[in-house]
Amino acid sequence: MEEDHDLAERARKLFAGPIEFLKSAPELQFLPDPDVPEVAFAGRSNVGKSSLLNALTNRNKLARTSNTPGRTQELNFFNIGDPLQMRLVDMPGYGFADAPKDMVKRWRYLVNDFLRGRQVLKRTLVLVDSRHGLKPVDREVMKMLDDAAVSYHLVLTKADKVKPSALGSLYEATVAEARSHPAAHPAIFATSSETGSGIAELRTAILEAAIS
Ligand SMILES: Nc1nc2c(ncn2[C@@H]2O[C@H](COP(=O)(O)OP(=O)(O)O)[C@@H](O)[C@H]2O)c(=O)[nH]1
Ligand SMILES: [Mg+2]
Repeated sequence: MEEDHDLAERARKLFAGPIEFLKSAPELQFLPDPDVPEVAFAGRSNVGKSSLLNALTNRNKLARTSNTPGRTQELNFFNIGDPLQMRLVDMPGYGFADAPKDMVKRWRYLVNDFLRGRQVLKRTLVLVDSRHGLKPVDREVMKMLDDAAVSYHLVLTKADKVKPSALGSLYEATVAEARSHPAAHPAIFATSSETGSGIAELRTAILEAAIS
């Protein structure tokens, strides 16, 4: 218990300290040197990924939040800590309705190559909107992660948008589904960037993944 508390406190301090945008990589050749552990964020467009990054880091504009889905097609890297402790990787959103086919293909290649080849990638967070639950496209991404043997947490977003009872059922259903995916971590998080619920727990899990 003492150790849990220490880790939570370390995570709180780390995410309250120096954090900065490092670079965008539209192609794998532009990735930063793999010199520190990384934790990546994935999810359908509009799932609340930018908002979650901002909530985790207590910053308003670190990651751009917007209502225009599917515009970011790069991997965005954020340096966490000074001295540098780890990086967060904001992956391009997927599953937007009217994306051209070649864009979807490009997303697949970029993300698949990154997931398979990145030695320092410790964990991925797959974000799922609490109002919608897992969709077929999320399951495809989970399969990609299973195949690449990249450990991932499912993270429910926008928890404030659903009734507690509905959130409870969704949580149980998500835990059950995670059991059938080899690379899915059993710990599932329910978060709200609006109210801050679940954010501190997720910070701790990110740090734990980075130092494991
Ligand atoms: N109520 C509520 N709205 C949220 C939350 N997170 C994101 N949103 C809203 O959902 C929309 C998409 O969020 P954004 O972070 O840009 O999603 P992204 O496309 O996944 O980066 C925006 O209008 C946000 O204000 C949340 O936790 N609660
Ligand atoms: Mg975004």
